[in-house]
Order: sequence, then structure tokens, then C-alpha cells
Amino acid sequence: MKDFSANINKTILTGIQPSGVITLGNYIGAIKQMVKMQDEFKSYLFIADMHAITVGQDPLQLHENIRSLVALYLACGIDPNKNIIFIQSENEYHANISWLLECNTPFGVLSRMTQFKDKSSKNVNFYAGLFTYPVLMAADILAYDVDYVPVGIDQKQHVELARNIAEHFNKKYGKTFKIPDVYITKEGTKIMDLVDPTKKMSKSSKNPKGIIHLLDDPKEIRKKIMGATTDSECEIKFDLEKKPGISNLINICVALTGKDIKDIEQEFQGKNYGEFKKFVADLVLEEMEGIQKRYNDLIHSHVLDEILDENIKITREIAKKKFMLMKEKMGLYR
Ligand code: ATP
Ligand code: LTN
Repeated sequence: MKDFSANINKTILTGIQPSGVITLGNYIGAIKQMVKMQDEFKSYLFIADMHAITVGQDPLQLHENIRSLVALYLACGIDPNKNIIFIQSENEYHANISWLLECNTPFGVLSRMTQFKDKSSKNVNFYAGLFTYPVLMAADILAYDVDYVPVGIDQKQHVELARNIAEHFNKKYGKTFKIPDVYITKEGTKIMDLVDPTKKMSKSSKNPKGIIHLLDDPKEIRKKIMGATTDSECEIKFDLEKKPGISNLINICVALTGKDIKDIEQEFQGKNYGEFKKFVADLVLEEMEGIQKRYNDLIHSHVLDEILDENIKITREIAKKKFMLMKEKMGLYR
């Protein structure tokens, strides 16, 4: 049984795509936030596998990534007794709700989504799902009447869209959805690519040297951090514009130690980049060591299936209720 105590009356929900092994960026921007929040909120955490297929995925690899992400959630400290962890595609009501919302979302609004413009400009051929993706995300959120959606800054626009869709629907058909708020914490800073620190660290990036995957070999992790792009000065100072590489490493330190930027700058005053990078590498490795050990114990365990089987029942029931209410409001009944 979930131990949601009586004073937990606010709900949060977030999802991560199984589009590859998650990165240090996902860990800092999303998972660590959820671990912190799990004691205070009723929390839904899901594998956004239907979002992952909006771009090409190898079916076998996708299948492996889904299970691996569940194990990684737990290995990173997500407590299955405090979170409802589930797989999006196992709950068909998300897609059903999404269709009803699509019919209430202006085309023009979707075409202004930054992520769509970004991803579609990189490919000549892309599918309609890439365009309607933010509506599926709105469905994920609105199905559960959540209060907050903890995400990295890159997803803020999509959560705002979910709010707008909900407000529009409520106005048109009468109160149906709770209006969610985006939740971005200080530690949720965007972690950048180690090779190109002007670009987000992304699990589907082409250059592996710029990304730290949570399951990377420790030696590789150290090599990547020691080889991170910096600048030609030798001052450890936070300046996103002039020193994006060093600022990114400082952000990683802030997220993993809980210290302020100023503390880190002071601690490393007069020290060189090599010393600082070694410190960052030690910090990241210490955190990864525990995660990798727990992951290896979990990945083949039947415990994962038991958790998923129990939770999918809970979420299907909730999302079905919302779907039926929407149908009724929209006149979709005999
Ligand atoms: P993809 O490469 O498939 O687009 P991604 O690595 O960018 O994936 P998502 O699955 O889109 O990650 O995001 C999962 C969560 O992690 C979201 O809340 C997102 O905001 C957060 N996140 C992703 N990348 C970063 C990053 N570099 N820094 C901080 N948070 C991030
Ligand atoms: N689009 C998000 C993943 C995602 C999500 C959600 C996050 C899908 N549905 C609902 C929060 C709430 C991403 O790519 N990071």
C-alpha cells in the first residue's frame, strides 16, 4: 500500500522519455527533484514511452530502455511506496484524452512550440506526432488533476500550454480540469553538453563525449568531465555568457552538493581548471556509484513488474474517470 499520509494533499506528476539511458541532466533536472518532493506530495512518475516514439526508435532498444528507466528511477532513490510509477502506454486513456484535447487545441498555438520548431527544423521528414506531442503531455497532466508539474526549464512552455488547454476546456464545457502549475526549482537548472556547453545535455545527442549517461563506465565519466570544454581564462567564476563551460560545471556542483554558486567560486579561488574538474568528477562518480550498484540489483528483479502491475490499475481507473467526464461534457454519449 502507498503511504500517502493524510496531510499530503497536493499532487505532482512528471514523466521522462525512454529515448536512451538517462543523463546527468535528467537526473539533476528531473529525478533529484522528485526524490526531494516525494515526502511532501502525492506523486505520479511515469515512463513517457508514447512521447519517445514521436521520433524514430528502434523497437528492441525502446523495449529495453523502458525497463531500464523504471529500474533507474528506483536506483536514484524514487520510493515506490511514495510514488505511483507507471508506463504511459499501458494506460490507453492518455491517448484517448489526448484526442479529445487535440480537438480543442488551436493549430497555430502548437506550431509556435519551441521544441517542435527545433526538432522539426533538424529533419525534413517528421511525423504528425511530433507536432501534437504537447497535447499528449497535457493529457498526461490533466488526467490526474495535479497541482504541480516538476520539469526542467525546457518543458516549461509545454506545461503552460497544458494550463491554457485546461482553461479553455473549462470555459467551453464547464469545470473539468484542475489548472496545474509548473514547478522549476533552483537545482533544476539546465545542465549543458560537456563538449558544446551552449547546447542542452540530451540523452539522444549524437556526440557521446558531451553526455554523461547514468550507466556509463566510471572511467568514461571521469574522462568526459576532465575533457569538458572550458575557456582560455583560468578563473572559476559563474558567467553563463562568457564562461558557459565552467558555469555548467559549477551548476553540476551546486546541484550535487546543495551549496551556492558563491560558495563554490570561493572554494576554488586561485585554483586551476584541472583541480576543479577533478573535484566535479569525484562528486559525480560518488553519486553514480551507488546508483549503478542499486540498478544492477534491480534490473532483473520481479519487484519491478509487481510495482508496475499494481500501479497501472490505479492510474487506469483515475484516467478513465476523467475520459468519461470529458466525453460527457463534449456530448460524446448515446
Ligand atoms: P531527448 O534527448 O530524448 O529529447 P532529454 O534528455 O532532453 O531527451 P527528456 O526525456 O525530454 O530529456 O526530459 C526528462 C526530464 O529531464 C524533463 O523534466 C526535462 O526538463 C529534464 N531535463 C532533460 N535534459 C535536461 C538537462 N540537460 N538539464 C536539466 N534538466 C533536463
Ligand atoms: N515531454 C516531457 C516528458 C513528459 C512529461 C509529461 C513531463 C511527457 N509527459 C507530463 C511532465 C508531465 C519531456 O520530454 N521531458
